[in-house]
Amino acid sequence: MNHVRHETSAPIDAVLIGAGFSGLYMLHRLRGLGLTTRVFDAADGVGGTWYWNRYPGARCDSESHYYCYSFSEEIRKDWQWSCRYPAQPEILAYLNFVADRLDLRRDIEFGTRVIAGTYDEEHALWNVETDRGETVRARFLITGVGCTSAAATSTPAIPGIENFSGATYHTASWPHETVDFAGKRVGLIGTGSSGIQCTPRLAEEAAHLTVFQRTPNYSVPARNHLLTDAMRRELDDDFDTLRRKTLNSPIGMPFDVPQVSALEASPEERKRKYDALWETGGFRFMFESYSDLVLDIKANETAAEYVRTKIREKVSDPAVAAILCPFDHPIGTKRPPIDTAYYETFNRDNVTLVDIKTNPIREATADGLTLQHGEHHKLDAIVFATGFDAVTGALIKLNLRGRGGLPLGEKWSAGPRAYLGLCTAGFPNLFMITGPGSPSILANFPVCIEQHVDWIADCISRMRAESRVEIEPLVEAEDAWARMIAEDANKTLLPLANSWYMGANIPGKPRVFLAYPNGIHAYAELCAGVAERGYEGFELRSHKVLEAAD
Ligand code: NA7
Repeated sequence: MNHVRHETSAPIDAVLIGAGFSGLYMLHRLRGLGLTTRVFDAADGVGGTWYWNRYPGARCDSESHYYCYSFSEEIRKDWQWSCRYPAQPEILAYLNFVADRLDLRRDIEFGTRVIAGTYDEEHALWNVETDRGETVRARFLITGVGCTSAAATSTPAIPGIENFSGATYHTASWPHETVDFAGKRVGLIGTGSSGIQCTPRLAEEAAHLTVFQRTPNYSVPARNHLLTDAMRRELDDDFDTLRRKTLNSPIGMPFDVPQVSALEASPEERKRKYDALWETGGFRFMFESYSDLVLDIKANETAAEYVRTKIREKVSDPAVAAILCPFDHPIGTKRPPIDTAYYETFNRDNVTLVDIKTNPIREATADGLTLQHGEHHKLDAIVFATGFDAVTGALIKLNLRGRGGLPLGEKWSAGPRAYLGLCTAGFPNLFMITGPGSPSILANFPVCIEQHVDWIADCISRMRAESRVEIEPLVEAEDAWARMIAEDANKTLLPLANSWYMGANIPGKPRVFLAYPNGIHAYAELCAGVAERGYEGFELRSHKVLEAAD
């Protein structure tokens, strides 16, 4: 922790936390409104999640032509994606390009972590403390801290892990310098999207890779490929049509939203469709096939069994294939991973799969991991791909205190409450981009982020035009929002899995569905309606006098 300055400056308009996809666009919009804004980010550069997640194989699971900003035609036209699913360095380069193009860096303070924020009710100001010893006072506090940014733990609670003499890594805070696994025996714990992406790369680099799997996952081939000039031209020519499709899609991707139930199709028709989409690759398998895959368990099972069949075809040892076949949750109820040669990697001689569901890790020793049944795996390095305290973790870590000094973590002790997923009662003038109860984790992040940021910017602009100094949701409005989320999520299969969508990966975290489940398209309409009706569900106040703070 740095303690460089201890000072409290004159109030500014806004403090913005995070310089990833959310923070960069929010800063641009706030500047457009003429607001003075200071942005803080703990990292030494822009990128947010894409700054930290530098593990081998880190890659976007959404296609490049819609996993990007749409607000600037100039930026869109001046940036060329190399391939269908860009790797982490290319996305980071894109965000740096955007930051340069919009001259954003001059308002961003890197290497500076926000450690607390307290709402001063008397003056309607946030007092935001940084780890450089500064307290900044601002009318608005806006978070762009990402949904998968706070690691669940830096190291899972494996007894004796402190005795392990080899190196340990977490996918979410990978070193900047190249990690050389050549000649090493590497253990990988975690088979979510991150573990599935890095498995083939680690297997290529290491002398031996041992994958410790607790829960098998359904993964669909990504089918990444380079984009040719002709492909890029076609995407550019179709931009308006694709954008319309994106905005009409629940997941914010320009997909053909399926209208037909999997159960209406004959087994032959289903196989034809699944075969075709398996060849196309990526999220389209789940989201362009049938309308009821996450609504009806029988429909779901048709897709789940198709993937299991593919795993059995790809993996030559039937015993290994059996361990890799998911069984305890419906397909799509955890965040769907997509892969490049994941299952095939288990056919390599230097790769071992260990089922730690039936035979859990008992302890770590100086030279490896010992399982419950006594089996010992000698390792030189362990990679943890063990996930995140998703959506709420990074927000609670900010140590925000609202009215009466109430800590956000305490307010959310039974689960998050946030009207529209953006604002929470008792914390006036706090806006959370991609907050809990927004659709972001179920949809394409840049599309959600642009929608959230535009809504917040319009709200602030209107507040200023009407000389309002405070906005705060009504408790009834956020309670109704939470009820609606729970009820609508319960109409789907999503709550059946022990997923991070449910907070189920974190011991003690309330089991609450963390997203608006009806799609970004429906959500955007709801948010627009709320604004049109004069910010229905919010209280807007004019009576506070900012000058009193000076
Ligand atoms: P995920 O999807 O949360 O995956 C974490 C994996 O780690 C998952 O397989 C977990 O098994 C496993 N895990 C977690 N803790 C342990 C312990 N203690 N022991 C063994 N295995 C464990 O995180 P990712 O980083 O892969 O992906 C997160 C998102 O980031 C991703 O969806 C993208 O949006 C980007 P479990 O299933 O809990 O049994």
